[in-house]
Amino acid sequence: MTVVPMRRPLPNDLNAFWMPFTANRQFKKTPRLLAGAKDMHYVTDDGRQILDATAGLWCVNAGHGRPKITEAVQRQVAELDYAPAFQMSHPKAFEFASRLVQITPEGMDHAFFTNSGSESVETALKMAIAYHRVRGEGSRTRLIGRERGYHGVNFGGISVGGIVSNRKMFGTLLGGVDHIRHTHDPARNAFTAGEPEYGVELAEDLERIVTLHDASTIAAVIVEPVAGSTGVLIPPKGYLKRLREICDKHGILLIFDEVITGFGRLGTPFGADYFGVTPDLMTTAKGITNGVVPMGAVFATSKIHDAFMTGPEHLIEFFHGYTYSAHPLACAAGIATLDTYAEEGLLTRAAELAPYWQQAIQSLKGTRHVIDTRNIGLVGAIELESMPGEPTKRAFSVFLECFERGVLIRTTGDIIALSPPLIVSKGQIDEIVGTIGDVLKAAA
Ligand code: PXG
Repeated sequence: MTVVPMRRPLPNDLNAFWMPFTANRQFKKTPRLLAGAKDMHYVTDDGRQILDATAGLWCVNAGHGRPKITEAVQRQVAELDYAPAFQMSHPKAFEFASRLVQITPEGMDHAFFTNSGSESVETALKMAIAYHRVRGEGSRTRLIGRERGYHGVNFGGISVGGIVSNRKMFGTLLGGVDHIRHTHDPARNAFTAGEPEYGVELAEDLERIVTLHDASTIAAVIVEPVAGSTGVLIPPKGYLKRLREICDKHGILLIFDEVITGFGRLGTPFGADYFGVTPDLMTTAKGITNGVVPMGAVFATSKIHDAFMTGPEHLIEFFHGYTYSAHPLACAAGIATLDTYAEEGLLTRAAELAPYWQQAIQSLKGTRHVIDTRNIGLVGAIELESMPGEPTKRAFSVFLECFERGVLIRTTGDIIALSPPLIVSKGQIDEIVGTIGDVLKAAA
């Protein structure tokens, strides 16, 4: 027998890990490493406290290191580490789904579990196409997204998504996809607090697409109620209601991608509640487990779910699922997360804080480099004027400097996006906005 010598990695070698959505070479020259987290703060590997103004990546809605969630996961891993997800299950999967549909909008009574937002999106798109087929309208296969939409990184998601850099490197993507126009209109809406006044007519762009392709070829439209990743684009007043009406008129399903807006971010359990518009399918992830264990879920109305429940009972109704769908650790984390949200009123806390948050975000109007400020619920955006010929550079340098000063923010292009955990205090809001203001005043 030959003994294969083990190649030992060098201690602290940063080379092997090819990091996602990261400037790898820049990062590895000056790494930013987080070693711990509690409530509103991260702790860096060199022991500095960093105020988390991004809830991790929009996911740690109840704050970090919440004991109930930690203990639930610890208990679960000791009790049942894994159960097969197909033709088998475990009790907490049913308990969690039942608990979730108590807080979803009326009629969204079924949960299909995934492991991420990207998987939720793929699942919902497939459900939409298959739904039309099982009810005899198999010609409805087109999927309609929106410019500047973000729906994760898998092929379906980038196809309906509308962020150029996420699409251009990856070939021809999914066929049969079209896009309606985005709603960002700073010329008319800059420095609006809350929902913009202008732009409801942009929903009519869906009529244009329907005229082009014919409704009989269209399965679904997918939009984020508030576009997050692309820089916090808040829908104009009445826009989502109008989209719903046009979908209903033409028999097109409406999918809300609530990966960011779900679980209290806007001050209501879901964005659908905030805007008073119920979709047919709703994709979620992130806050579903407070970011502690990867998980996502697609919520479906009974109309959609029941359409699949036909044919011989011994046959699989929907040929889709993941090895880790409804993973026991994720379900345990999720149930404890819902308990924490309920005990602390976190699914509506953003509504209480929104006026204070709004005033803080809007106070940055007039600060150097700022060309727009936007806010809704506990989401805020500060758009900066780009450096001539060097887009993204200014915002990224602000990100680095804020991190040096102990505040974690997120940037996309030249937009600062803020989404603190829903437990944030008014004093911490002042600290976040104060630090950004100071950094901007000194920024190149
Ligand atoms: N849909 C939406 C609306 C999202 O915001 C996804 C799908 C994909 O989720 P996963 O779990 O596959 O990453 C997202 C993810 C940012 C940022 O800073 C946003 C996301 C992820 C990472 C960073 O804007 N959103």
